[in-house]
Amino acid sequence: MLMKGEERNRIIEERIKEEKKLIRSQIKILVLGTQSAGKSTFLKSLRVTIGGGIDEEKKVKSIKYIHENIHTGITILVDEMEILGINYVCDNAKKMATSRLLQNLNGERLEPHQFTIIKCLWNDPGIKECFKRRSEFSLYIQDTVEHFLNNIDIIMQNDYLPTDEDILRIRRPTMSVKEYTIDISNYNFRFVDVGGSYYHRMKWMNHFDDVTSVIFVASLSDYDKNVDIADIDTREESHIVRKMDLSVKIFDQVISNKFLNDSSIILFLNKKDEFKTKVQEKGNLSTYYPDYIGNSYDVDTCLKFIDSLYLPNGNRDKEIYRHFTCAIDTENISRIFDVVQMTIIDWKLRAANILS
Ligand SMILES: Nc1nc2c(ncn2[C@@H]2O[C@H](COP(=O)(O)OP(=O)(O)OP(=O)(O)O)[C@@H](O)[C@H]2O)c(=O)[nH]1
Ligand SMILES: [Mg+2]
Repeated sequence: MLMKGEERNRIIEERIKEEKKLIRSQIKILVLGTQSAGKSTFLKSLRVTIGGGIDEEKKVKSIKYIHENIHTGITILVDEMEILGINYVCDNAKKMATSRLLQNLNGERLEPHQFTIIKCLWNDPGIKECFKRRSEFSLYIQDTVEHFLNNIDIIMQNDYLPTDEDILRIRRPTMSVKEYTIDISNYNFRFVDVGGSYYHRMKWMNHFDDVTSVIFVASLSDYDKNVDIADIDTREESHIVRKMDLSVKIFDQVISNKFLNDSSIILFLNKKDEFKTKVQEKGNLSTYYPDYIGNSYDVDTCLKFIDSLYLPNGNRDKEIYRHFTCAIDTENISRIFDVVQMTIIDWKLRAANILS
């Protein structure tokens, strides 16, 4: 009996030793997903909520990206007005649309007269109608440009300082691998943020070693968007696929990748705010997915349908931890990450046989 007690103490001590070693060790989290799904925004949100926030200097430096987003957005709208054959309602806006002054973003920021042109264009009901029809565009426009265009009066002020929301709404594709580390509950979490384009996806494999968890970010609002994977995924000349189908396909590949067998997989079905607005306004899920036979204006049943594309029959062979997220909503991310961090730590301990 005495031996049994000693043996038990020895095992407990060994576990404590192991755990201490682990606590000092790093937890690597690879953040994957297609272009524009919200990977970097999720990490920015974490920085705002648990990483001490984004300092003023960084915010000021980000103003040029907001200007760039506005300029790209309005230029696409002007082009699509012509492509879709939509008329300007105001003569002034029609004149402004052809202005050479709009064409170039010289320097890092928009000039005051360029802001005036953009304001006049955005106020035109024809342009607003065009933006509503963005799922028909041949050019890809970011949904978040609407936020910046609606706030243009504030943004054009000389003393403008972006809010946290402005920072979270900036679109800047990740062109090189970015790492973000933060200590949480005595663990050092190392997030690896990669680009989601085909070119970058080809390099994901380089980061598959020692991954504790993969967070796969998928955009719910991609169900009515197309992407041209011409010449890259298929080597065919032009190949248009639904963005959501591409994301599901890549998710399949990730969860069945043997190098990630020992990693936990967390799925973020992101942009639930955009999804909700779209479903409630357009009720168009069945237009793109005829298999959907439920009420097209009911957000919950539409969500369940998308969920089933990623997780048929509720799950895959491997357990997937799934959350509906809104990466620009810091409260939502903070709440969800409370749960996610426990999942990740449990997984790490289980992998080390500390939890049975
Ligand atoms: N409305 C809304 N916008 C979001 C959400 N998540 C991300 N965005 C916006 O979507 C755009 C793309 O987000 P990113 O975080 O840059 O996407 P990414 O996955 O890092 O894209 P790549 O780096 O190109 O692979 C940004 O303008 C974000 O502000 C969300 O939950 N809701
Ligand atoms: Mg990114």
